[in-house]
Amino acid sequence: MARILIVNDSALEARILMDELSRSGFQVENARDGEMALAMIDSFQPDVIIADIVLPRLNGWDLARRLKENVDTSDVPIIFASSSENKSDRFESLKAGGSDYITKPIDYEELLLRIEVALRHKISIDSLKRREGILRAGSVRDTLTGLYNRRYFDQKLTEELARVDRFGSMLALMMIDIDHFKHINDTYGHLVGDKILINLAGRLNQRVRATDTICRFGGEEFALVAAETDLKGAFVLAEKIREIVSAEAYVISDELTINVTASFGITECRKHNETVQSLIDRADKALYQAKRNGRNRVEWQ
Ligand code: GH3
Ligand code: MG
Repeated sequence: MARILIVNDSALEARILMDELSRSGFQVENARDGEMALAMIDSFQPDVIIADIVLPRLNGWDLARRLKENVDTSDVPIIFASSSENKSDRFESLKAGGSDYITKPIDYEELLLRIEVALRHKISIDSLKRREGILRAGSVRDTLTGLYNRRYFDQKLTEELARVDRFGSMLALMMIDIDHFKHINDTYGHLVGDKILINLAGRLNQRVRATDTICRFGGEEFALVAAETDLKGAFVLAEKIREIVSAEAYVISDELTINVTASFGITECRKHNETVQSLIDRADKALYQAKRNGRNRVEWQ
């Protein structure tokens, strides 16, 4: 059932309007002024607002401006209802963010039609936004762990490299690979392996600062892009993460806990001729070194 908020300080007018709209199948609430309307928005979540222009405290135009400023409420259509036939009032109503204007005394047949138009508009905006959100979330997140995916990682590293180029800022890359993961899969099954990946992703997230981006690079390999960080900083960070990954056993069920370690390869950006590929290659080389030198350790290149 669509929700309509009537912003009107005349109790009688509001009552009549509410009765008419309720009869037409809408859920209706009344706010007596703009401030009250703002206070009710979050809980009532109106699909359409029908507002007077002249109101105590906050008038209709100021209410509209406030709603348009806020991303959460900017798409709620506002129909202004006024006894003024004045062209400048109609213009001002649209400029303030109103989507429509109707004159009093209200012709209900016309109002219902205008509400339908506003609702159609609102519904298509809502579904567009939802689709956009799903697309955006789906295309940058790994579905198993919820971490950023490889595509996002490539994009992020390219952006960060451009910043290094332009501003000479620091940048470090860390590759993280679970030790003997194949053995875990082979011994306990793929689903247990998945549980470990999910748990480990959660542990990695604990250490992430606003300037870090942690991604699932592929399979059981993760990558961390650390902006404003040099090799020394990356080493300290890697040691902390290594500790978090291995300190506590992974609880799979009441009967089963598994110990997991990971190996780390780190590198920092060297300004000349650095590319996404050259950075990844060096971090990978360092990771290989860590594996060769016994695993559960950090190496650098
Ligand atoms: P190392 O210590 O040298 O890294 O040995 P490893 O066994 O971890 O490395 P290897 O590359 O031999 O095996 C990685 C395994 O990770 C093989 C693959 O089946 C498994 N794997 C990759 N992606 C997933 C996944 O999404 N879920 C599960 N359960 N396993 C995965
Ligand atoms: Mg591995």
